[in-house]
Amino acid sequence: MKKPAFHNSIKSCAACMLAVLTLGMLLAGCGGSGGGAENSDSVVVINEVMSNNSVYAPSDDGSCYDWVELHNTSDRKVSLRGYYLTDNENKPGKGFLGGQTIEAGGYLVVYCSGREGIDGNGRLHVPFKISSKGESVLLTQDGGRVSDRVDLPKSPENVSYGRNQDGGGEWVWFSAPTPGERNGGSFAQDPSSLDMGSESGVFINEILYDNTFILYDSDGDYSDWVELYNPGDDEADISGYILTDNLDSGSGWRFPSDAVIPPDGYLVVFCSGKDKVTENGELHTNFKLSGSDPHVALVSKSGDLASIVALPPNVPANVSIGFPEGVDRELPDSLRLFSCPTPGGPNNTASFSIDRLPAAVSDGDGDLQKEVI
Ligand SMILES: [Ca+2]
Ligand SMILES: [Ca+2]
Repeated sequence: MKKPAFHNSIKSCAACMLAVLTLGMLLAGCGGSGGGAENSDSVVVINEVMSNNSVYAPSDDGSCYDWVELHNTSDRKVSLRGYYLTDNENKPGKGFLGGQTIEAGGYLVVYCSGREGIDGNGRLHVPFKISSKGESVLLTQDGGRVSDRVDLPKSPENVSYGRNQDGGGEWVWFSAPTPGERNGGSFAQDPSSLDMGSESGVFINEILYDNTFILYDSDGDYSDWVELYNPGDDEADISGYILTDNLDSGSGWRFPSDAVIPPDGYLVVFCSGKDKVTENGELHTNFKLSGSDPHVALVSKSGDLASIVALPPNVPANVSIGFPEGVDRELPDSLRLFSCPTPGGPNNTASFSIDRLPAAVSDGDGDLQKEVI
């Protein structure tokens, strides 16, 4: 007589468990608040880390801090409510990530700056730094459970340690870090064998910041453009280089991992604000140019200033600024105005001194246009 009762209690218990599980699944499915975001640890991983950084992902104050890139491997938006980053297993709650979400398949870059909270650019900071001599970084949850961890070896400057396949793969060293983007480009198991590209000698050769009919992009727009020139005998790898119109702002656009310039070759980059690389390889920066910009600068992968050109204001539309072919760029007056711009080719058309700009401007833009053109 007791046997059926026992079975009944098992069934009843199983029914309870099923109800609890179902309720749990429903709650998980609802995801609580956060615009449909789900709370999950298994789908979020540490994807890339930089612990010795002087050039990548500048913060709101222009400083380039250590950072950790998290990646959501799922096809659903994920909430990081209850999650933390830490560099100390015994203090799992050092860096609060709550309030952050990651889009499906997306990335979140967290600055390990020693600061805390959201900065002026809307980026999250956590109150610890990562030692370039080697340290562990852990993604933890409430209660100290470790969701993911990476044990960083000693890091050379301006390389990152990341997964060679997003969300999985092996941990390797990348010569061109990709904060907030898919991991890619050249990598190696041993950082000393990374190809960092010797200083390429590539420089900014010509700039047109007010383009209305000289060259249009694949969308048919007359975007601003910058021409780079590789004077070397070898192909120049400029992957990971940054082009910016304001070195002090901390902003800039990074060249993709396959960007190269042939020997004695030219590369035109559209400063269109479109921030994309088209299927035919056309490059578009995330900023536009104007005569009020202080300069255009090219920063190498190792963080060195490769080239900088101060922008004179009030240059007439469709007149470019550049260096005549073969000129010694250190000489005074080497930067000139060209009324016949040459995007993608040598600057071998007639040029005019920039010194003529202020005097001409005082007579009005129309006179300047007439004088230069
Ligand atoms: Ca990345
Ligand atoms: Ca040219």
